[in-house]
Amino acid sequence: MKIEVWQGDITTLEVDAIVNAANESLLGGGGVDGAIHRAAGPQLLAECAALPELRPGVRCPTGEVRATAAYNLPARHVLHTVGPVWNDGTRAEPELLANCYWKSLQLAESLGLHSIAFPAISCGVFGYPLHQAAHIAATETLAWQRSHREPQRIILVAYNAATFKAYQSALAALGQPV
Ligand code: AR6
Repeated sequence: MKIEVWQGDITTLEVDAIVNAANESLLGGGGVDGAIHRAAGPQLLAECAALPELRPGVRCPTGEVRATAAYNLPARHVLHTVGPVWNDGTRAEPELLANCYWKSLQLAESLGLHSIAFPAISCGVFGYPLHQAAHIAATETLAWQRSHREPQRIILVAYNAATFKAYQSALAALGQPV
């Protein structure tokens, strides 16, 4: 078993779940969030808007995850998680980012899913340094795969070549053969 690394558009993947790098409102945005909502169609926004607010404007706190259907996407489910905004690394950013990966995998397992694809959570608008984020993504997904049966297929999706390389070197440094 290996963590897969794939370069391309996450909205094209036929997997049980794609993960969305959302914000706490779950009402859409730019980046991968915008791409997922465009490809899924307006029903996705309607389902997100109907999720309960924990506080005004907060349907999913940072580091947590919520599941919806995937509508017009080829995936079956969307797991919406909210990565931390990078500040200076002392505001629990690493723990919060690790939670995004681990809790998404827990939710996927509880839904009985076999395959899941992650974008580079927090690495765009939220400004997380790429190599530090890749190390966390690799650490959490490898630790999960080494201790759980499902989801058996875990894909780290890189939208560009720099992210692809960062994932490959992070996985290699943690002992996954390239
Ligand atoms: N497929 C795969 N990866 C993508 C795609 C795509 N179609 N599009 C972008 N990426 P970002 P964040 C990569 O900014 O940093 C939104 O407005 C992108 O290159 O989407 O967690 C939300 O609503 C980058 O590597 O997410 C939030 O407000 C990675 O996805 C905020 O942005 C994440 O970049 C979240 O910021």
